[in-house]
Amino acid sequence: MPDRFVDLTQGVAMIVTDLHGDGDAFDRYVTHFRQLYASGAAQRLIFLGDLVHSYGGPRHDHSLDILRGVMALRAELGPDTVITLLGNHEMPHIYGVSLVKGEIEFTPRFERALGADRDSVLAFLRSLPFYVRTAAGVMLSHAGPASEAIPHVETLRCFDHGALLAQADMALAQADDLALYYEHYEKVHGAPYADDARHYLAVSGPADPRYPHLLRASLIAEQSKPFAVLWDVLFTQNELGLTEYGYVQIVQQFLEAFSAGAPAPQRVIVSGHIVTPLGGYMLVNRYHLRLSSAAHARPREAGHYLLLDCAKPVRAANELLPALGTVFADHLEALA
Ligand SMILES: [Mn+2]
Repeated sequence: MPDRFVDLTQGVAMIVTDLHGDGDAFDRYVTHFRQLYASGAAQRLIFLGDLVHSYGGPRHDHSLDILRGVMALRAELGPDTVITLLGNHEMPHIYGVSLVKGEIEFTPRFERALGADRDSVLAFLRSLPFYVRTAAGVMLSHAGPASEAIPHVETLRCFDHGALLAQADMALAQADDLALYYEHYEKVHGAPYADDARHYLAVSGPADPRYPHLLRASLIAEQSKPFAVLWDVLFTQNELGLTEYGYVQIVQQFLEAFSAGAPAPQRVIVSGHIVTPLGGYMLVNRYHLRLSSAAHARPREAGHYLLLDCAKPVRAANELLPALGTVFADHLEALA
């Protein structure tokens, strides 16, 4: 049974989030981490997810290079030293679900790029934890507090992508009339299945063993309850659309629910996922710090990392501000 929660009781962690295919930012953060690691100033590098999917053109999208880099660094320094949490931009690839935002189709480009790396990259994505809890009382996640998570802590802790995929494979294998499933797909999506499978999942044709995977994806996305929980949790919009009071209630209930079995009561949460319009971080409230390391910072060069001592108790999010740092000092000097 997988455990999607990582509990840390010691060491300093360098936290980086939402690189979204920005290869230059990735190189800067890794270089900086190597210096901190060598000098003993940090023992862990933690990515809060959304390593993949650039908002720009294909030339600027280094998503696959970044994933390869993270996997290599993890192999070099050890799985306890390099930790990556699952983001909402990684999750769709585990299932073959497509992700579209306005005009931007995020997933097809990455599916085409995967090539020979497909199996190793997807196995890595399937292995990723969702949350870090610390003895400092600081919790880390990609998208932050979500009311949808509160009743489903155990579902999330034991989340098994492989079981969901296997159940759907079994349903399709045992279907009396598989053609009905394909017809249903084409009715819902208004396009020939073969064309969609080629476009969204880089499937070569009906002889490709991955040919049914888009069908499997739509089956899971339409009908799996655990999938829906994880999707809602990873795509949550936090305080947007809520009153300040209402959101504080959710954060407190969320932290309390996730404190069961944690190394200490979790009192503060750090997440990425949403743009910080005035720089590279934002105090959402007393209990929630939003971090932007590149793509979600405004401007990008205002991106920050956070150094977190996992053992030293933290009671409020503003206590973390002195531990924010930048790897874009050269840019900032040029701007000054
Ligand atoms: Mn995100």
